Amino acid sequence: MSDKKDHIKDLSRRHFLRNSAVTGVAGASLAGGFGTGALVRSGSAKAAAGSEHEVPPGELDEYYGFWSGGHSGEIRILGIPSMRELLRIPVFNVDSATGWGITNESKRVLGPNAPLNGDTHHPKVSYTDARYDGRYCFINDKANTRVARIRLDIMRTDKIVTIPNVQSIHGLTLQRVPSTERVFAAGEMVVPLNNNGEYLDDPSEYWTMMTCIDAETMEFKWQAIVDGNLDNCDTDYTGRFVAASCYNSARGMTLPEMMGPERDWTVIFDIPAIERAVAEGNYITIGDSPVPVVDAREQAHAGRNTFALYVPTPRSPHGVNTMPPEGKYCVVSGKLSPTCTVIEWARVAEWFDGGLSDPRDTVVAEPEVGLGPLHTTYDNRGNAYTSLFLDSQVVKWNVEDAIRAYNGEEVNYIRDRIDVHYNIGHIKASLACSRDVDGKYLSALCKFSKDRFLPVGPMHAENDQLIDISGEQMKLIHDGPTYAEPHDALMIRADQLNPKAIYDRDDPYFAETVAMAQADGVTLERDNKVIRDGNKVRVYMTSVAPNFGTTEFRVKQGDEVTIVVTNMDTIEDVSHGFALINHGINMEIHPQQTSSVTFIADKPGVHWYYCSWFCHALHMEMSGRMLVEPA
Ligand code: CUK
Ligand code: CUA
Repeated sequence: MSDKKDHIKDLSRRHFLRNSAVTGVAGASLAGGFGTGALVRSGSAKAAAGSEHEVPPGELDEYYGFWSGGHSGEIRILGIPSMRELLRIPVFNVDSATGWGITNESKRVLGPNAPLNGDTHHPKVSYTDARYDGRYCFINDKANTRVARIRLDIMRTDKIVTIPNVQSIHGLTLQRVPSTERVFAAGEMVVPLNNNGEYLDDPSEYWTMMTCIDAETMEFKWQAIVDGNLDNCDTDYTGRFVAASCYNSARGMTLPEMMGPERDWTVIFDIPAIERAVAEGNYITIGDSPVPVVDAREQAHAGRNTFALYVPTPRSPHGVNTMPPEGKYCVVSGKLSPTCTVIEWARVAEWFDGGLSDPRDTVVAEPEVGLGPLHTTYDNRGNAYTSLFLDSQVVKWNVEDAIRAYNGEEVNYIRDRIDVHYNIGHIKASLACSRDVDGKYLSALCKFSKDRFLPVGPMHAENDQLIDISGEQMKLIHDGPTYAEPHDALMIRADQLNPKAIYDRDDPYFAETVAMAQADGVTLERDNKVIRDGNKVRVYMTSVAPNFGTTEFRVKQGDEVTIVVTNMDTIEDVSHGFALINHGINMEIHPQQTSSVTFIADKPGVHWYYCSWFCHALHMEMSGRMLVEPA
């Protein structure tokens, strides 16, 4: 840490933390402080609401916001600055409205025996030359070690993969340059390398890895074993590096063990070096997994580690965020240290190319910013904004000034502070992960809302606040209650996304269902037919408001029934649903979409189905009967 003179005005509480956290005297009591200190701040701040930020009824927002849904397992689309929720995209959850997890099309994406839950933290939208290209959004599942891809033309999840050899994917980031060809997924928990139960009791043999996924095929390119664990991650603006924070460098199994070291590290991977080794066959595989694994632990490299650089970073570092628009620096936020560590990417390249000897020589600043720094974001004027969990604040600081202070100059790098409500986790300014960073809005994702909203029982809403960062001083302009539990968010300009108004009939999302119909000699756009194939029955029908093409069909008890509905409406927004009463079935069928569901007709009798998506004055009448003959 820098011993430079401190110019921050409000020092007392930070110095308390520095004395307890950075010198490491009271790990356990600090943990207590983290918990109970979390709710000390009260009082309320009124938003500096102004009509300039209002989006009047009928007018459109300037940005799309992509919000993760935490342990709801979904992703949400918001309009910014109105903070109006526009859509929920089911990903790792089961969703009654859309039939995600119920339809055959979604089950193909989810895979067999998919878990019913998920925990999404880090949505990332794909890039071309470090600018959002509107193709895909990727998201991690911390709960079940998965990564999903969402197609942004139809706003539906189209690929989900389970990462082998590791447990829990937390950090997730994308290659920015020349475009998103690779997805990086950071394995968080350490486990035995071949976790087959052979050895359970020796934590010194628990490890984790960084995983590289091909963004188009979603196949695994490689994995790299690391020292410690991996938390958050981000890439540079050249395509060569990916950096991840490590909060448990000692690979401790208990809280005191995890908080033991004064310094953990930031681990930075040289992607071409790893891929050269894989191409040359210098890798292993583990268990049944064919994925090439390289060893990026220090012990595997005599002399200099050619795969990974471990930069000592105080203490339990968390957020990793490259600074736009050029991507010159990467800021790693200290969490248990009141500092942010600024790493210069060019120096990282110098280290890998042999020009620097001490990994710490890649650090160009270590400003003291406040208590509990978790994540950092940026404007287009050289300023960083760091979320302070314990202080319940956003602190604005100037990066070049922090570098000058680190070099001994007397400069105050802190520009502004604003209270947020309360206990902020992630923070993200508009377009701040891209070259188009515009310094207009900042979302502050607060973990506690306390007294900000009407009480609704023991579970409180989270509070995602919106802050205007266009001026010298930050202005709070919006409180946004959210359901459990967005971790990260990003905003892209409305013109950077071009979603479809209706489906194309050749959409790959339901191509397998179309192929099944063709094999049955059925033209989905026209036919209403029942095909029997042994005890399998396929019921094909169209829907045009307010009619299902089939209003009655007959099967035998015990038949496996597949219902295929094709929505022939072509008017934007005229969606239908298909709900089969007492069978746990509901699914969406949007204009020109085909949806299907398969179930066993195990109950003899008359079973009505109906349209669940309000579509017409005669929507209630849009229904039909399944007649099940007793076996
Ligand atoms: S983590 Cu949640 S506040 Cu999963 Cu990105 Cu930092
Ligand atoms: Cu079709 Cu309601």
